[in-house]
Parts: sequence; C-alpha cells; structure tokens
Amino acid sequence: MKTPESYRKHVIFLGRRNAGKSSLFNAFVGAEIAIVSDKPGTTTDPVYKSMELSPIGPVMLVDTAGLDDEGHLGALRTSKTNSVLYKADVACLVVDSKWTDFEEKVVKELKDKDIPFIVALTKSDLGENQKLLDIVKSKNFSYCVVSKYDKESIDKLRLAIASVVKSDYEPPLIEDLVNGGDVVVLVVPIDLGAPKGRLIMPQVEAIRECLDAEAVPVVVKERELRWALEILKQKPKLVVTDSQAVMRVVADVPKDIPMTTFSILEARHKGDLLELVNGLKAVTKLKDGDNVLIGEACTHRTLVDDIARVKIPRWLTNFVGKEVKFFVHSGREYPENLEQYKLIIHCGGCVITRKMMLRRIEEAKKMGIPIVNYGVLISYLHGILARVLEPFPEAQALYEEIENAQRV
Ligand SMILES: Nc1nc2c(ncn2[C@@H]2O[C@H](COP(=O)(O)OP(=O)(O)OP(=O)(O)O)[C@@H](O)[C@H]2O)c(=O)[nH]1
Ligand code: SF4
Ligand SMILES: [Mg+2]
Repeated sequence: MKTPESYRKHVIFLGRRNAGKSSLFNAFVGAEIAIVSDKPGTTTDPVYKSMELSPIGPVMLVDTAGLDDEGHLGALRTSKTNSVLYKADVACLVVDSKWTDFEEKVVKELKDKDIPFIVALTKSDLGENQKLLDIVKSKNFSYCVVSKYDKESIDKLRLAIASVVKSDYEPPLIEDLVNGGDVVVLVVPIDLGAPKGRLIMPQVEAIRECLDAEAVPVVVKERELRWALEILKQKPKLVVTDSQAVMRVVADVPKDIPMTTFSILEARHKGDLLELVNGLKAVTKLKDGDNVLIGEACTHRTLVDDIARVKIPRWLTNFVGKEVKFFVHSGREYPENLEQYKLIIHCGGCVITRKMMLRRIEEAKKMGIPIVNYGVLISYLHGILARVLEPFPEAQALYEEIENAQRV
C-alpha cells in the first residue's frame, strides 16, 4: 500500500529565486520533475514528489516558488511558500551566491516555526565561494556544499537532511492503553458517511496497534455492541467508538468499562489533548455575533447533515443559546486573519501529520485563540466528556477544573 501523505516527513526546498532549488530537488529525486530555467521565478506553485529517504523512510519532497529580497522581504509571511512551511518537518535553504537579510529572515521564520534546516551551498561546480562558506560556518548552521552535477554531493545532502529530521515522540493511538490478552471493543458505524468497502485510517491503525500490543480487538457496528458485550466472556479493557455514535454507545457500555472515542485518541496521537480540552474554556464565554472558525484539513465531499456545516453549528448554538457566526475553512493551508475568531473548532486532521496539527494548535495559541477539536467538543456538548476522558486522567482533571471554575 502507498504510504499516505500524512505519514511522510515533509522536506521543503526554499530560497531566493534562481538559487537552484528545482535543480537540487530534481537531483535529489533522481528525475526531472520540476522545471529548471535560468529565468528567475520559474517555479510558481509548490511541486511535490514522494520518495524513500534512508534512514527516515517515506518522505514527501516539496520544491517551492523562489522568494527574494527585491521588494519581497515581507512576502514570505503571506506567500504560498509560507503556507508550505506549515507542512515542513525539515527545510533545505538553498543559497547560491550571497547571504543577505533575506536569508536571515528565512532562518528566523524557520526557527520561529521550530523547523530544523540545512543550508545547501549550491552551484559549487562554478567555483568555491569562501566568503559564503565562512558566514554559514560562523553561524553554526548545518550545511552542505553541493552541485546538481556532482552526484556524490547530492548523496551527502540526502544524509545530512536525514540526520537533521527530528525524531519527535509521537504518542501512540491506543497501544499504551492496552496490554497483551486485553479485549478491546472498537465501535465502527457503517453509515452513509463511511467510505465504501474499507475502514478509515484511525480505525485501521487502532486494530493494528491492538495486534501489536497482543491484545484482542473486537470490531462491531453500534447496533451489535450490546450483543457483543453480552457474549464476550472477558470484560473489555476499553471500548472505543466513533464520535458520531457516542451517545448510543455511552448508553450501552456498563459504567465499569472505560470508554473513549477515536477522536479523543486522535487528539492525543495527532495533536495536544490538554490544549484541545483547555480550549473549552471559551465555549461558555461566546457572545452574540462572535465569529467561530471550523477548520477542516481536507476538502472532502460534504454530506446533507454535514458535521462541520450543520451538526456542530446546531449543537453549539443550542448549547450556548447565542447567535454565533460560523465560518468553515477546508484545505491544507491554514487560513489567514485568525485574530477575528473567538474559537477554533478543528477536525481530527487525519490527512495531515502530527507536526502540521501541532503547528496549527501552536499558531492559535500564539494568537491567544482557544482551539478545540470535533471529538472533544461533541462529547462536551453532549455532557459525556468526563466519561470519554477516563483513560486520560490528566485531561480529565483539567476538564473538571474548567467545569468547577465555570460553576463558581
Ligand atoms: N552550474 C550550475 N548551475 C546550476 C546549478 N543548479 C542550478 N543551476 C542553474 O541555475 C539556474 C536556476 O536553476 P533552478 O533550479 O531553476 O532555480 P530555482 O531556484 O528553482 O529558481 P526559481 O524556480 O525561479 O525560483 C538554471 O539555469 C540552472 O541550470 C548547479 O549546481 N550548477
Ligand atoms: S478529519 Fe479532517 S482531514 Fe480527516 S477527513 Fe475529516 S475533515 Fe478531512
Ligand atoms: Mg524553481
């Protein structure tokens, strides 16, 4: 099976126009994918290519449109290249002749976003640029001297990039919550929203992690849950349900069996569960006319009773009793002008990497905008959040604290 994009580390090539980014990108891939020309501004939109990069594994390489310092210093923040930065696990800053304020600005942006980077001093076949080399060395940056014509230098760049990718800790979806021999019941509704003939990624991943933990995953639809619980000889260690069936499942699962939702598991695995619970503080403070952003990381087909466009707005409006204005933003790029929103409600982000999701949460946090996700909010609005946070005592304690503060 092809590795999904969300599981690939993203390696971004960036730098001034004409620096040689597309040439390096092509040499890296070993194929002529991106257009190369001596005309500055050849690449206008990001170009993607997946490949295996040892020892990281599957990566997605991204060539970007060049930026430069001729009147474009401020452009980095708003450009398509900046949007691509949200996806970066590592960046390759391509420099061919000079180090200026522009490169400084790019480095600052990378540091602000906590993106590890390497400087590729390219076009080395044209001669040594000692001045440039001295500057990069003096700044203690990781660097590589390369030429698109020198295969050995490209191999070195591959190794150098692989070595700067951070091996961030990624909490598992479920593996640490179960032990060998445990029975885990996974509730998977097969309704109109379910993709034809297959399960979705978090469901597949949960089954796989249960198997890795030598636990016994039992997969049922919500209608068969009660029966499944009756015939099981061993009490399940955990029941996990799709958020949309959570009300029915809460009613069917005895109180002494811990339960949670795939969305809550995803919030921890792919994001920051505590921060997403913390965002709930803003819900009861919403006032008439406040703007709420509903963020979806992909542009999937919308349904009649769509979760983002219909259900969440309806549930939230009923809950707060205020006329809140909802805005839906779908797609890989994070929307601009976040400051106009009083709350962000984000989807599980199944098509983006953990790093991209954390960056979205971080961006909201930096601007002081509370952020929650669908799973946390839906359970909260239905009054069952404490129940589904049971496997996560720290998050449950934070939620209790929020509830107590609101009661005062
Ligand atoms: N001699 C030499 N020329 C190179 C090298 N890399 C790129 N070039 C030349 O530099 C010019 C620009 O190369 P590109 O790869 O298109 O540069 P780019 O950074 O993608 O440019 P934009 O997309 O316009 O931002 C082309 O004429 C390339 O042939 C190199 O390693 N050695
Ligand atoms: S969770 Fe987000 S990224 Fe995944 S399918 Fe739903 S809207 Fe798309
Ligand atoms: Mg280019």
